[in-house]
Parts: sequence; C-alpha cells; structure tokens
Amino acid sequence: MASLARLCVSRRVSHRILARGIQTSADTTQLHDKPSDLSQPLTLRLSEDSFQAYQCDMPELDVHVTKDQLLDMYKKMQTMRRMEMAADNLYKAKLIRGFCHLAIGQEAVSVGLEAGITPEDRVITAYRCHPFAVLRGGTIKGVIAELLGRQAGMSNGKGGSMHIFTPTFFGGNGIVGAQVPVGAGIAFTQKYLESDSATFALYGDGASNQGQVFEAFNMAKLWDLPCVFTCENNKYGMGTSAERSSSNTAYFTRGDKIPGLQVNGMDIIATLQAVRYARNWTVKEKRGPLLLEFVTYRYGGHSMSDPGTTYRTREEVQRMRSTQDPIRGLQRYIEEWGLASEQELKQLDKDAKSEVDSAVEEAKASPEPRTEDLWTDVYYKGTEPPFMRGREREEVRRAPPLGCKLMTALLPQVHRY
Ligand SMILES: Cc1ncc(C[n+]2csc(CCOP(=O)(O)OP(=O)(O)O)c2C)c(N)n1
Ligand SMILES: [Mg+2]
Repeated sequence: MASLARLCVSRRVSHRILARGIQTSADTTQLHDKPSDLSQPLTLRLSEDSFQAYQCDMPELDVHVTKDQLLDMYKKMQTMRRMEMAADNLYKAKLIRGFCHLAIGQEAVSVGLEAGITPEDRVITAYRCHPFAVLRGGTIKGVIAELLGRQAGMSNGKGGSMHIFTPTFFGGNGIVGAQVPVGAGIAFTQKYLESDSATFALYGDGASNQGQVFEAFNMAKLWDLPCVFTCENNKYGMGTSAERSSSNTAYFTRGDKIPGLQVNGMDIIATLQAVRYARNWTVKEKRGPLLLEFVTYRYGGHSMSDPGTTYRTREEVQRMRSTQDPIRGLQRYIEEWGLASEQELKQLDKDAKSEVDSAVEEAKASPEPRTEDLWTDVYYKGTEPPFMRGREREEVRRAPPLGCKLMTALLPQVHRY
C-alpha cells in the first residue's frame, strides 16, 4: 500500500513537471522596486514560468541587481555576439579553417553564468566555447587569433577553435560529453582542497544521453562534489532535435538523485538567478551536485558547414530571433525601466563593435606559428620527456641538456626543440 502511494505521488510529480512548460521569452521580468539612487540594487521579479524544479525548491523570484550590473551584462552579450559574427565572416572569407562552432543566440548562458560566479569557480564546456574563454580571463584577440591559427592565439595558434583555456576555464573540448567527467574531477579537487568554489560542467542536449555523463553524475552524488552539471539545451544536437534523440527531454530531471532546475536560458535575469542559486547550493550550503538545464537556442547551424535549415524551418529560427532574443530582451528591460536611453545603449553597441574590430585587426597582424613551434607546448612546461618522435621513425627531437648549448652545434643532424 505504501509503495502504491509512493508510485501515485511520483506519477503526480512527474505529471506536474511535464504539464507546465517553461517559457523562454525575455520580456516577462518586471521591475518590482526602483530605488531613487540608481547605484543601489533594484528588485526585479521573474515570471514563475522561468523555472521548473526537480527535487529542490524553486529559486526566489525576486532578483537583486544593480543598474551597472545590467549594463555590464548587456555590453558583454553584445560583445560576445559581435565576436562570433566576426568569426563567422572570417570563416566565410576562408581565413579561419577547420572546425568552428558559434554560440550566437546562447549569450545569456555564458554571460549570465559569468555574472553569477567568482574567479575561484571553474568552468568547462564542449566546443561551443569562445565566449566562455573570453569571459574567464581570455581576450577577444586571443580567441580570434587562435581561430586564425596565429601566434597571438590563446593556444599560440596551435589549438584552434575547440582548444582554448585559461587558469579557470578548462576548455574547449571536442569530444562530445568528455568534459563532463573531467568537470566532476575538477570539483573533486575543489572538495579535496576545501576550496570554497564550484565547477560548472557544461554539456548539450545531444551529449546528455551518454553513459559517461551518468557515471559522472553518480560519482559526484556519491561524494557530494560541488559540481553544477549544466545542460545547454539548445534543442538540437547537430541535425537531430532533442525529441528525436532523447526519450526524456526534461534534462533537469535526469540526474536521478541529483536535484535539478530547468531555467529560461533566454532571459539573462533568470540565468543569473539560477547560477546564484546553484552556487549557493553547492558552495555555501554544501549540498552536493546540482543539475541546471538552460533552455536556449542557437541561431546558426551546428558548425560553419551546416546551414542549419534542413532539420528545422527558417520560420522557427526567425521566430526565435525576433521574439526571444536575449540581447533585445535585456535592451527592452533597460529602456522600459528607465535605466539607460536608446542612445546610451547604441553607444555600448558601437563600443562592442569597435573593440571586436580592433581585436580582429590585431589578430590578423600576428604571424603564423613557426615550423619549430610544432615541437613546443606538447607537454606541460617542465614535464617534457628527453625526446619526442616525429611523423617518421627517424625524426627524433631531443631536449638539449640544461646549460649544454654546445651539443646543438656539435650534433646538427639531431633536431632541437
Ligand atoms: C564522442 C563524440 N561523438 C560524436 C561527435 C560528433 N558530434 C559533434 S557535435 C555533436 C552534437 C552534440 O550536440 P549537443 O550536445 O546538443 O551540443 P550543441 O552542438 O548543440 O552545442 C556530435 C554528435 C563527437 N564530437 N564526439
Ligand atoms: Mg544541442
């Protein structure tokens, strides 16, 4: 009887989760309280359809944020979009080659995440990584130069789009899903070292069905690691819609014993509040891992070789762009609430554009890596082995013994690095 009652309750819960859909508009947040002194925090009120919770309470719908924070997030989203658009143009001009995955449309996730975390926190994601790399301490020039394969790139022009890192950003990973267990490992370190910080391990709806993702969930829950598994549900994995790939598309419910929160990932105020909630959960309250699902949308194709219109209609993309755009949503809030004029926002747009334009010019002016640079940065500095094999058996590079430059002159047939 008791087990039947449990079954009925769980059915009721899951029915409630599925019955109410999350909304992804970026115009439902209300200004609740505007202080006379605009350097003081404003109180905003999110729509209650901004979140759905699984085995946890909903975040507070009242959000405290300053005018400067809102303007900063606006400027950053504009800058990230400009940077991605510049990459798009450089790719079409054949200056960027190889893989290139853009995150146009998903800016509220990267910028909202950065706004809610601290420099001590760690972030790791898949290949749609350019904005995270800049926001976590990189530069636009460093990202663009990396895409162009130039020395000024964040990986000295030898990594390319998917391989960019900073001390708090662990990439940039090309193998779908592989970053999720690595993220759990980083969170393990944070717990082991008793650091007051969390790791946000991002992955997509397409990665969410992988075995290693569930293995990472299990370990993280078993050891109560401060890991926020963060699903960027942009509704497609390459050309396959979430409905065609996942028997359960409510990704926030898929952590088993890990509680989850589904979030309107097109409204940056909701993403910020969700990130604050997740940080509080994992770091302050030390309640172990949490699953965040940001419902978002990519406007472009999966990568530069995908026009993005064969598996979804142009009308769908157009509707998302014109009605749910995260940048236009925040712009509308700022204007409606009288925090900045249209002119002031236009000036921020212009600043974003010129910052990206000059970064592109500087990146283009940087030379390509030299042939001998192929032998450097292969191993972590100080851990290089005594020799490295090249493409052919005979091609061997030996590290010069410390302080023994003479050897190089005496043995010219052995390459040095
Ligand atoms: C292990 C592995 N399998 C397949 C691929 C090819 N692949 C690259 S991206 C991708 C789709 C992933 O979709 P999703 O996780 O939703 O991320 P999104 O591209 O939407 O950001 C696939 C299957 C890969 N890179 N790695
Ligand atoms: Mg996806």
